[in-house]
Amino acid sequence: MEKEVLRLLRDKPDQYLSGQAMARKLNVSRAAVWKAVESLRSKGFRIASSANRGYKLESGPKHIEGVDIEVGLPSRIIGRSVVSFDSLPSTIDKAVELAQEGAPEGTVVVADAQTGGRGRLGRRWSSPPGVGIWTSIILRPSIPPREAPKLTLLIAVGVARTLTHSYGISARIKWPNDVIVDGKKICGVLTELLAEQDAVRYIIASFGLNVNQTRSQFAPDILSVATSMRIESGRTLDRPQVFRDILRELDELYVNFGRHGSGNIIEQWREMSCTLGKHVKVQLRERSLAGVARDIDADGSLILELGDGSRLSVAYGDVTILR
Ligand code: BT5
Repeated sequence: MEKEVLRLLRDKPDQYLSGQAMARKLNVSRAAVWKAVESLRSKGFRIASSANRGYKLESGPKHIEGVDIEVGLPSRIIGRSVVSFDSLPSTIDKAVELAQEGAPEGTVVVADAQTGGRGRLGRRWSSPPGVGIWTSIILRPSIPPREAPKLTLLIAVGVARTLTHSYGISARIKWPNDVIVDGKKICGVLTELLAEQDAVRYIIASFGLNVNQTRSQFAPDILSVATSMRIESGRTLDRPQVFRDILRELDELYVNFGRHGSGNIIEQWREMSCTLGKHVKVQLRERSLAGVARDIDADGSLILELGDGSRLSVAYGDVTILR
């Protein structure tokens, strides 16, 4: 009901809508409309009411609230359902739990803060409250498990495109999972999957995006490698709006991926990459390789040209750009 009432209020910005008219439209009682309005208010929506004119939406919450994100999206898949939490150990674990319970594809889990945010290989991801977008998306694509890294590319492309085109922050992608601005990480992407007999059961595609941190809000060890949208643009941004813009972009990329495959994503990834053509060092689990990053292949692996001219494709690793 909340969602329906919010949709009606959003459809008529700057206008009062009578409780009676809304009740009639939604085929519920006026008391039910009133209850939904109260519940929206408790979530941070400012809704004016006037005895004879009804209700008017004045503003949405400053924090990220599931229903606020959902109603603002025309999503076909990603963002159909958005569940928000004040704090979670990690949005990944919650998304896995929901996926196991059969949550539909495109369900988005988001938390204002994470107490155990993680990166790859057990590294920590700093996720303080009020400043970032820490989120995981449940996907169920019909692809073999080896193609799962393509979704990391898709998320990175979607975030980098939104920052560049909607916020004027010129973001590049560092293989495999970093969105970078001027050499500093603004967003990290992580995908985990559950596969059975050569088929993906679900993929949890996550990203952490630094939105409103100032320099002094970053811990000293992260400050040298990290940046935020606020630092880069010089203004405080509306997190719900940023999140909607990114989800809209991701939905479009994902629908396109389902229909036409990953060609388009790989092409956009190449255009936005800051890795290709560079001399790099790739740290694998037990050894490291140095060479020139020549390309990525159809599965999203990095093609590295070694000193002797031979080429090697690398599926995972940490890249340092040398020159
Ligand atoms: C990543 O790992 O970049 C993937 C990060 C994924 C985070 C999201 S948030 C929602 C979801 N829930 C989770 O628990 N995780 C996902 P990796 O490439 O391993 O990078 C980790 C490294 O980035 C750390 O060792 C730090 O050096 C650095 N780092 C940590 N927090 C950061 C931050 N907020 N901004 C920039 N860099 C950070």
